[in-house]
Amino acid sequence: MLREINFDGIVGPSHNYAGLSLGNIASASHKGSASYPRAAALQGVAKMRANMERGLAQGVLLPLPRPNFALLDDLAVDGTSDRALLAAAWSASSMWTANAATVSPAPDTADGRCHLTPANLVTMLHRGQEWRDTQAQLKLAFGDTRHFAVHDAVPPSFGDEGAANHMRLCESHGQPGVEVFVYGRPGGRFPARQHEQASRAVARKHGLDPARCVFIEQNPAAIEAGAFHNDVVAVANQTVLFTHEQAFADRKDAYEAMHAAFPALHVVEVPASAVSLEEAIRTYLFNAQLVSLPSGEMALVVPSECQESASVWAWCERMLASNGPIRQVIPVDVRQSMANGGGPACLRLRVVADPATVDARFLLDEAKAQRIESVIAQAWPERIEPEEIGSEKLAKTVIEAREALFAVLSLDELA
Ligand code: SUG
Repeated sequence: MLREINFDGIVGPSHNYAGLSLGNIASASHKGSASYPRAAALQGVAKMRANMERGLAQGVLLPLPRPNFALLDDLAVDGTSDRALLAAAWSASSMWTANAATVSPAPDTADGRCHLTPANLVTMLHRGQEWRDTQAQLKLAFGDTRHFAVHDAVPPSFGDEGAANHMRLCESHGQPGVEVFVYGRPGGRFPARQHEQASRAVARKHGLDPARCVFIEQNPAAIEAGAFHNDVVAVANQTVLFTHEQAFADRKDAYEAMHAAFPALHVVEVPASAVSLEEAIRTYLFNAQLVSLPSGEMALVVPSECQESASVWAWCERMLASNGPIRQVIPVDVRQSMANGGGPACLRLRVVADPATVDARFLLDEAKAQRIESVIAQAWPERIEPEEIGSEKLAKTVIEAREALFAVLSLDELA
């Protein structure tokens, strides 16, 4: 049976705050802070476990090899180089698997297979190094070519950021959907990471019906305010689009285009008068997991920062008191990831598939969650100071920690 599986990225042992992402306010403001990789990774597993306990299907994607010595070589990085180049090769940014790929489930595609295109992430050096290694994992996890097709990334210079700029509307996950691609236009203060041509190329590669695709421009003001991905200001699940009023360049046109392609659309819009764009971006209200529980109710899994914001929490309480489609709001602590601009939704890639067709090593259950936690507790550095990035000692710790994880998951062939 087709169901939505959330594949969360396990936070890698080199998790650190290097301020690498221009336009990502949390990343810039935490630049140079000490990081806590062990706590970060345990927060991630706790989120996965809680979602499993709610009856949701859960998978994992694994940290990529860091430091990336090939990248350091290619850039001839030495002691005199910019620290940012060094830090790029150490980044644990693949934890944000909403940027791993764009996924079009089988009911949407011409050949009836689920199509995945790894995101090229070309806008940022530290993210542009991810896709080949990500693709290797996807090819293993979704290796059954009767059910899945894993493509190459869209070629540069068209930037593609994957599922973070993609939403799917449907009556139920297993039915044909309408896919919504949200792109930015360059020219603003911050980079527009998703190029319209990349979105259109992904739709063609996946064999989507043009009548069931919608292409929408991000609001330049949202990018300017720090919404470097659309999933910082909007999220969709089934018939519901949960969005900030200022998410799209032309809000009326955007809703009309989605309604035309998908008449059952239910827009839950948060007006700027209730929650300002700045507060929405600071708290990541929209970088939530909007999920359908087994009961049929929808729940919104939000960062705990939302509960601490008077305006955001007041809005959530009003929404729950009204008779809307979102029946629960559940705060989760992913603070280590949040400090780099990654909320609950950034940490997961949604794949609609029959779990029986996925390589079981990438699927999570309680026993495996415990094994992962004990490797993290034993092998992940407790704390990394910025000066340690580049040290041989830390490199050894990080490499060994990742190897221990792969061994526990019987994925040594990828390590
Ligand atoms: O690409 N942060 C990530 C956050 C990605 C969030 N993903 C989604 N919105 N789906 C990024 O900007 C910060 C790394 C650093 O500064 O060390 C970073 O890469």
